[in-house]
Amino acid sequence: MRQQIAAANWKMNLTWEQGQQLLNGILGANVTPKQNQAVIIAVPFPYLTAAKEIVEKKAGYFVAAQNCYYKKSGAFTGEVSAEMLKSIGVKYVVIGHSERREYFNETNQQLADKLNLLLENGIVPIFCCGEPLAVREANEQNSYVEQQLVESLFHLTPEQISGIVIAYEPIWAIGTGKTATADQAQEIQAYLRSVLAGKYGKEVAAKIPVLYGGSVKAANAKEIFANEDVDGGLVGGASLQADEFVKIIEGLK
Ligand code: G2H
Repeated sequence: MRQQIAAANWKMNLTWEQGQQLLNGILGANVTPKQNQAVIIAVPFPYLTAAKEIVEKKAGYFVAAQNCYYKKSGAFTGEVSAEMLKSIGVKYVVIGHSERREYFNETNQQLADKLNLLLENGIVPIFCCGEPLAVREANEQNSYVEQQLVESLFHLTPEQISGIVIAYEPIWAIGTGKTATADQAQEIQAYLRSVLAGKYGKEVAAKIPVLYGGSVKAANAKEIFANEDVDGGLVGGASLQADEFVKIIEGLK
Protein backbone atom coordinates (compact mmCIF):
# COMPACT_ATOMS: atom_id res chain seq x y z
CA MET A 1 0.00 0.00 0.00
CA ARG A 2 1.13 3.58 -0.72
CA GLN A 3 2.41 5.59 2.20
CA GLN A 4 -0.40 7.24 4.16
CA ILE A 5 0.41 10.56 5.82
CA ALA A 6 -1.15 12.80 8.46
CA ALA A 7 0.63 16.14 8.07
CA ALA A 8 0.11 19.11 10.37
CA ASN A 9 0.71 22.63 9.11
CA TRP A 10 0.92 25.07 12.00
CA LYS A 11 1.31 28.05 9.65
CA MET A 12 2.28 31.21 11.60
CA ASN A 13 0.71 30.13 14.88
CA LEU A 14 1.82 29.32 18.45
CA THR A 15 4.69 30.46 20.64
CA TRP A 16 7.32 27.82 21.30
CA GLU A 17 5.87 27.24 24.74
CA GLN A 18 2.45 26.55 23.21
CA GLY A 19 4.08 24.47 20.51
CA GLN A 20 5.83 22.26 23.04
CA GLN A 21 2.56 21.69 24.88
CA LEU A 22 0.89 20.71 21.62
CA LEU A 23 3.69 18.34 20.62
CA ASN A 24 3.70 16.75 24.05
CA GLY A 25 -0.06 16.31 23.79
CA ILE A 26 0.20 14.65 20.37
CA LEU A 27 3.13 12.41 21.27
CA GLY A 28 1.62 11.69 24.69
CA ALA A 29 -1.34 10.00 23.02
CA ASN A 30 1.19 7.38 21.96
CA VAL A 31 -0.42 6.44 18.66
CA THR A 32 2.03 4.22 16.81
CA PRO A 33 1.90 4.66 13.04
CA LYS A 34 1.61 1.45 11.04
CA GLN A 35 4.42 0.44 8.69
CA ASN A 36 2.82 2.34 5.77
CA GLN A 37 1.99 5.47 7.77
CA ALA A 38 3.85 8.65 8.76
CA VAL A 39 2.96 11.66 10.86
CA ILE A 40 4.62 14.90 9.77
CA ILE A 41 4.42 18.19 11.68
CA ALA A 42 5.35 21.36 9.77
CA VAL A 43 6.44 23.95 12.31
CA PRO A 44 7.81 27.51 11.93
CA PHE A 45 11.54 27.70 11.12
CA PRO A 46 12.72 28.80 14.61
CA TYR A 47 11.22 25.68 16.21
CA LEU A 48 12.61 23.06 13.83
CA THR A 49 15.58 21.83 15.83
CA ALA A 50 13.86 21.76 19.21
CA ALA A 51 10.70 20.25 17.71
CA LYS A 52 12.75 17.47 16.08
CA GLU A 53 14.09 16.52 19.52
CA ILE A 54 10.56 15.91 20.76
CA VAL A 55 8.89 14.57 17.62
CA GLU A 56 11.46 12.31 15.98
CA LYS A 57 12.08 10.33 19.16
CA LYS A 58 9.03 8.36 18.16
CA ALA A 59 9.17 6.09 15.13
CA GLY A 60 7.03 7.26 12.23
CA TYR A 61 6.89 10.91 13.41
CA PHE A 62 8.77 13.66 11.56
CA VAL A 63 9.16 17.39 11.58
CA ALA A 64 8.84 19.45 8.37
CA ALA A 65 9.61 23.01 7.36
CA GLN A 66 6.79 25.05 5.81
CA ASN A 67 8.87 26.54 3.00
CA CYS A 68 12.35 27.07 1.62
CA TYR A 69 13.86 29.52 -0.87
CA TYR A 70 14.17 28.75 -4.58
CA LYS A 71 17.82 29.80 -4.83
CA LYS A 72 20.74 27.72 -3.61
CA SER A 73 22.47 30.35 -1.42
CA GLY A 74 23.61 33.95 -1.41
CA ALA A 75 22.46 37.47 -0.61
CA PHE A 76 18.78 36.77 0.13
CA THR A 77 18.35 38.26 3.60
CA GLY A 78 15.82 36.44 5.73
CA GLU A 79 15.48 33.40 3.46
CA VAL A 80 16.21 29.76 4.30
CA SER A 81 17.80 27.32 1.85
CA ALA A 82 17.21 23.62 1.25
CA GLU A 83 20.83 22.99 2.15
CA MET A 84 20.40 24.70 5.54
CA LEU A 85 17.37 22.53 6.26
CA LYS A 86 19.29 19.42 5.29
CA SER A 87 22.15 20.47 7.59
CA ILE A 88 19.82 20.34 10.61
CA GLY A 89 18.32 17.02 9.54
CA VAL A 90 14.93 18.15 8.20
CA LYS A 91 13.44 15.38 6.04
CA TYR A 92 10.28 17.01 4.65
CA VAL A 93 9.49 20.52 3.39
CA VAL A 94 6.08 21.85 2.35
CA ILE A 95 6.25 23.97 -0.80
CA GLY A 96 3.72 25.82 -2.92
CA HIS A 97 1.06 26.24 -0.29
CA SER A 98 -1.69 28.44 -1.72
CA GLU A 99 -0.98 31.08 0.94
CA ARG A 100 2.58 31.35 -0.38
CA ARG A 101 1.38 31.42 -3.97
CA GLU A 102 -1.16 34.14 -3.12
CA TYR A 103 0.63 36.39 -0.60
CA PHE A 104 4.22 35.89 -1.77
CA ASN A 105 3.54 35.54 -5.50
CA GLU A 106 5.22 32.18 -5.82
CA THR A 107 5.17 30.86 -9.36
CA ASN A 108 5.12 27.34 -10.77
CA GLN A 109 8.65 27.90 -12.07
CA GLN A 110 9.98 28.93 -8.65
CA LEU A 111 8.37 25.81 -7.20
CA ALA A 112 10.11 23.70 -9.85
CA ASP A 113 13.40 25.26 -8.69
CA LYS A 114 12.57 24.56 -5.03
CA LEU A 115 11.78 20.94 -5.89
CA ASN A 116 15.15 20.53 -7.57
CA LEU A 117 17.01 21.97 -4.60
CA LEU A 118 15.11 19.84 -2.10
CA LEU A 119 15.65 16.66 -4.08
CA GLU A 120 19.36 17.47 -4.52
CA ASN A 121 19.54 17.72 -0.75
CA GLY A 122 17.70 14.45 -0.14
CA ILE A 123 14.62 16.16 1.34
CA VAL A 124 11.09 15.03 0.49
CA PRO A 125 9.03 17.92 -0.92
CA ILE A 126 5.34 18.08 -0.02
CA PHE A 127 4.12 19.90 -3.11
CA CYS A 128 0.80 21.74 -2.70
CA CYS A 129 -1.59 22.46 -5.55
CA GLY A 130 -5.24 23.41 -5.82
CA GLU A 131 -7.74 25.69 -7.51
CA PRO A 132 -9.51 28.90 -6.40
CA LEU A 133 -13.28 29.10 -6.05
CA ALA A 134 -13.92 30.77 -9.42
CA VAL A 135 -12.13 27.93 -11.20
CA ARG A 136 -14.17 25.32 -9.32
CA GLU A 137 -17.40 27.19 -10.11
CA ALA A 138 -16.45 27.14 -13.80
CA ASN A 139 -15.76 23.39 -13.41
CA GLU A 140 -12.22 23.88 -14.71
CA GLN A 141 -10.41 22.51 -11.66
CA ASN A 142 -8.91 19.50 -13.40
CA SER A 143 -7.09 21.43 -16.11
CA TYR A 144 -6.06 24.17 -13.64
CA VAL A 145 -4.38 21.77 -11.25
CA GLU A 146 -2.97 19.70 -14.12
CA GLN A 147 -1.20 22.83 -15.31
CA GLN A 148 0.36 23.32 -11.86
CA LEU A 149 1.69 19.75 -11.98
CA VAL A 150 2.97 20.07 -15.54
CA GLU A 151 4.81 23.34 -14.91
CA SER A 152 6.34 22.44 -11.54
CA LEU A 153 6.84 18.67 -11.66
CA PHE A 154 7.10 17.35 -15.17
CA HIS A 155 10.79 18.08 -15.59
CA LEU A 156 11.51 15.48 -12.88
CA THR A 157 12.75 11.99 -13.73
CA PRO A 158 10.52 9.03 -12.80
CA GLU A 159 12.90 8.27 -9.96
CA GLN A 160 12.71 11.84 -8.64
CA ILE A 161 8.94 12.12 -8.81
CA SER A 162 8.63 8.82 -6.97
CA GLY A 163 10.21 10.59 -4.00
CA ILE A 164 7.74 13.43 -3.58
CA VAL A 165 4.40 13.89 -1.82
CA ILE A 166 1.57 15.89 -3.40
CA ALA A 167 -1.08 17.72 -1.38
CA TYR A 168 -4.22 18.74 -3.21
CA GLU A 169 -5.82 21.69 -1.42
CA PRO A 170 -8.79 23.44 -3.02
CA ILE A 171 -8.31 27.09 -2.01
CA TRP A 172 -12.02 27.56 -1.34
CA ALA A 173 -11.80 24.91 1.38
CA ILE A 174 -8.77 26.27 3.22
CA GLY A 175 -9.51 27.63 6.66
CA THR A 176 -13.08 28.33 5.58
CA GLY A 177 -14.76 25.42 7.29
CA LYS A 178 -15.91 24.29 3.82
CA THR A 179 -14.50 20.91 2.96
CA ALA A 180 -14.55 19.24 -0.40
CA THR A 181 -16.83 16.23 -0.10
CA ALA A 182 -15.10 12.88 0.04
CA ASP A 183 -16.36 12.28 -3.52
CA GLN A 184 -14.99 15.61 -4.80
CA ALA A 185 -11.60 14.86 -3.24
CA GLN A 186 -11.50 11.36 -4.72
CA GLU A 187 -12.60 12.54 -8.15
CA ILE A 188 -9.91 15.17 -8.64
CA GLN A 189 -7.19 13.19 -6.90
CA ALA A 190 -7.88 10.20 -9.16
CA TYR A 191 -7.64 12.61 -12.08
CA LEU A 192 -4.28 13.95 -10.84
CA ARG A 193 -3.00 10.41 -10.53
CA SER A 194 -4.10 9.71 -14.08
CA VAL A 195 -2.18 12.82 -15.23
CA LEU A 196 0.90 11.48 -13.43
CA ALA A 197 0.33 8.06 -15.01
CA GLY A 198 0.06 9.66 -18.46
CA LYS A 199 3.52 11.14 -18.06
CA TYR A 200 5.32 8.58 -15.90
CA GLY A 201 3.33 5.36 -16.26
CA LYS A 202 0.89 3.69 -13.89
CA GLU A 203 3.48 2.04 -11.72
CA VAL A 204 5.22 5.31 -10.81
CA ALA A 205 1.91 7.17 -10.36
CA ALA A 206 0.63 4.46 -8.04
CA LYS A 207 3.52 5.07 -5.64
CA ILE A 208 3.06 8.83 -5.11
CA PRO A 209 1.10 9.79 -1.99
CA VAL A 210 -1.56 12.42 -2.73
CA LEU A 211 -2.90 14.09 0.41
CA TYR A 212 -6.07 16.15 0.71
CA GLY A 213 -6.04 19.49 2.53
CA GLY A 214 -8.73 22.02 3.35
CA SER A 215 -10.65 22.08 6.63
CA VAL A 216 -9.83 18.49 7.49
CA LYS A 217 -10.87 17.76 11.08
CA ALA A 218 -11.42 14.77 13.34
CA ALA A 219 -15.07 14.54 12.29
CA ASN A 220 -14.41 14.23 8.54
CA ALA A 221 -10.86 12.83 8.23
CA LYS A 222 -11.67 9.14 8.21
CA GLU A 223 -14.32 9.44 5.52
CA ILE A 224 -12.05 11.54 3.28
CA PHE A 225 -9.00 9.32 3.82
CA ALA A 226 -11.01 6.18 3.05
CA ASN A 227 -10.98 7.07 -0.66
CA GLU A 228 -8.65 5.11 -2.87
CA ASP A 229 -6.71 8.12 -4.17
CA VAL A 230 -6.59 10.05 -0.90
CA ASP A 231 -3.50 9.07 1.05
CA GLY A 232 -4.07 11.17 4.15
CA GLY A 233 -4.25 14.89 4.77
CA LEU A 234 -2.47 18.21 5.23
CA VAL A 235 -4.19 19.78 8.18
CA GLY A 236 -4.05 23.39 9.32
CA GLY A 237 -6.51 24.63 11.95
CA ALA A 238 -7.38 21.22 13.38
CA SER A 239 -3.69 20.36 13.83
CA LEU A 240 -3.41 23.04 16.53
CA GLN A 241 -5.38 20.91 19.00
CA ALA A 242 -3.74 17.71 20.16
CA ASP A 243 -6.92 15.67 20.58
CA GLU A 244 -8.21 16.67 17.13
CA PHE A 245 -4.94 15.89 15.38
CA VAL A 246 -4.54 12.57 17.19
CA LYS A 247 -7.98 11.50 15.94
CA ILE A 248 -6.98 12.56 12.44
CA ILE A 249 -3.86 10.35 12.69
CA GLU A 250 -6.12 7.51 13.80
CA GLY A 251 -8.27 8.09 10.69
CA LEU A 252 -5.47 7.06 8.31
CA LYS A 253 -5.95 3.83 6.44
C1 G2H B 1 -4.96 24.05 4.15
C2 G2H B 1 -4.93 23.49 5.48
C3 G2H B 1 -3.49 23.15 5.87
P1 G2H B 1 -6.92 24.20 7.05
O1 G2H B 1 -4.17 25.22 4.12
O2 G2H B 1 -2.55 23.23 4.88
O3 G2H B 1 -5.46 24.41 6.39
O4 G2H B 1 -6.94 22.77 7.51
O5 G2H B 1 -6.97 25.17 8.20
O6 G2H B 1 -7.93 24.45 6.00
